[in-house]
Amino acid sequence: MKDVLTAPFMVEMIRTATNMYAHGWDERNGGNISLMLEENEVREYLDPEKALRTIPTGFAAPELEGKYFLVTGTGKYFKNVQYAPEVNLGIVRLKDRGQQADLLWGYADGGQFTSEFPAHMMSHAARLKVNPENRVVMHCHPANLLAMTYVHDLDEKQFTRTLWQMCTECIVVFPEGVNVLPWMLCGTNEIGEATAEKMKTARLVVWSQHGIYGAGKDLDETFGLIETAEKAAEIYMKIAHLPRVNTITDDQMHLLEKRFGVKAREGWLD
Ligand code: 2HA
Ligand code: ZN
Repeated sequence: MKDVLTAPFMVEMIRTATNMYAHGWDERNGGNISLMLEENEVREYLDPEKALRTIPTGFAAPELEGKYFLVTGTGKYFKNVQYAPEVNLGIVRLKDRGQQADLLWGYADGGQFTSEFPAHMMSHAARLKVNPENRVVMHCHPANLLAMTYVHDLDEKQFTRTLWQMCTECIVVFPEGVNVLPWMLCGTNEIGEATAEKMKTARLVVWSQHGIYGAGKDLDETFGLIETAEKAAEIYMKIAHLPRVNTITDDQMHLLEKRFGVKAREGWLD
């Protein structure tokens, strides 16, 4: 059996958490990541029959029964992931209709997966229905997106249109736009269900006055989605208090759609 710390998925996870911390998106224990793994890649490193312990999830997700996830730990700091991956990360396999998880590796101090596990798992289930290639759900607290939820209309169409107008690339990177949830209590099944509902129509879901969720086929794509939205929000926060003399027009957005072969969310452009 090979050392799981050398697995490409592990190396990429550690690099991503470290990079997110470096971007200032994950202060203290802020943020969490879950990466779905294939059984054959797990088997190179771990025996799936050897569970260290079993952790109840507190929800049901029958679609995810038998699925493997590499997940950040509750209360753990992204800053520390690279120094002690086996304490700050864990590999679990869901069983009993997703109501329990066998821990196969990690959470070495007796810990468990992120408090946002419901939102992660429900979002995986929702995204897999839209795109069977989806593997990642990522949550973090980027300052400018957060700031924007204090000063901008939270209507999804208006919020998205503003982001699209802030950088030419935005409509190309997230043509489906961003969905927005009002402030809700985090760590609950309720916010998990609400997030998953929003994930049916977009890979980005803003949690007002809290942060953002992203989903994608790999860690790079998901990081890049959040990075692009956060860049747009940064520009908005630089200009929001100034007179807007120029913008990207809807006609120009349509040129981008044609040039890059993307289609903006139905009805969100004039
Ligand atoms: O786990 O980000 O939303 C820390 C959080 C909760
Ligand atoms: Zn959070």
